[in-house]
Amino acid sequence: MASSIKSADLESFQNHLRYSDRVLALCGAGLSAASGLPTFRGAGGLWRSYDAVSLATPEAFAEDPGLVWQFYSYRRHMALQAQPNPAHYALAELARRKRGFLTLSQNVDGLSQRAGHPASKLCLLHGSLFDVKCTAFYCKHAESNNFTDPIAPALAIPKGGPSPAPLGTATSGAGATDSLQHAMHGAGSKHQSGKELDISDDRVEIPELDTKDLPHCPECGSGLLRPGVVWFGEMLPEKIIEEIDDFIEESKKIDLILVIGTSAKVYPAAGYIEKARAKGARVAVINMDRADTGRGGLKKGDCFFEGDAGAILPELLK
Ligand code: BV8
Repeated sequence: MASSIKSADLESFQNHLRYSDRVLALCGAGLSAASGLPTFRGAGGLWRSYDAVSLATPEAFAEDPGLVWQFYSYRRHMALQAQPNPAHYALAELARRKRGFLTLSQNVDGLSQRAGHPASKLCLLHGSLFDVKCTAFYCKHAESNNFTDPIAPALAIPKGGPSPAPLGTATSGAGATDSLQHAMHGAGSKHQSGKELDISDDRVEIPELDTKDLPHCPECGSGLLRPGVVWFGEMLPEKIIEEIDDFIEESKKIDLILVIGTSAKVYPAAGYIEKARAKGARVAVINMDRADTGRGGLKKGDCFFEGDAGAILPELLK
């Protein structure tokens, strides 16, 4: 895709980057958009008729762990089907190249890790779809569960026939898969092994799952496992916060913060833009939407590069 970046801005930015010793990168869902993963606010951001944010809370999990697990199992599945895009690779390469560098990622999809981003320079502010932890108060078990898909048989993406049945088709309510088939093809249809149903499609009935069908802790044997992500209303991991604060404090000056593919609306993540600015950082925003430049917008000396991160970041970070 031809670059839409004005050469003067590009040259000034690349010069600044070249001579920057201390660089931060704050990343959001827009970094993974080119890999086909929906952003929170974009069209795909509303998972079925739910707003993704309303499912990313401890309260939602307490109320309906089956629904929340299907949301996260679907996102694990999508993330495993996706591939890192050129922006993930370009950022990983910059992290390798620059000694004083730290990526603050809000993304939980694992794509930066799969693009070879050095783990020592990647702070996962909001955890990972591929971590799980036990909810039993007496058990602290937590583990990385990277590639089990589905994480429990009942969470498999159902298979169905060629296309969803028209809206309002009665369902039998028999077994989960059966009712799904009925939802897809009308009562009495035979289960066809076909392709995966698009479980994010409102027309596909979500099976009611019993808690016993959900993932349980292998350590204590009884605690229900939950996704190892940070939900709204939960504190970010202390160790991560300390690591970032140490990086900022140790820096006499922060030369640059890259703000890549984020609406910068979620705190405390978005607050790092101002913290970097307070240490002298120039802010470079890479976003499809000129309106998304963080609280307070752009200041003198900042730059904005409009476009798909997957297309323009590799050129910017050359
Ligand atoms: C906290 C993991 C202290 C889960 C996520 C009331 C009670 C409690 C807390 C609060 C409260 N009110 C406010 C808060 C604070 C709250 C918050 O900030 N709320 C917001 C909604 C105002 N924060 C918290 O709760 C945090 N914890 O504060 O603890 C505390 C504790 C108790 C009580 C009080 C305080 C925890 C927040 C973490 C939530 N977990 N993720 C999961 O993923 O399911 S957040 C999740 O949403 C993401 O991680 C990310 O952070 C955020 C989505 O943001 P983006 O990634 O930016 O995505 P978005 O879709 O918004 O934007 C995409 C951008 O990309 C757009 O700009 C678009 O233009 C651009 N784009 C699109 N395509 C492209 C592109 N750019 C480039 N190229 C493209 N191709």
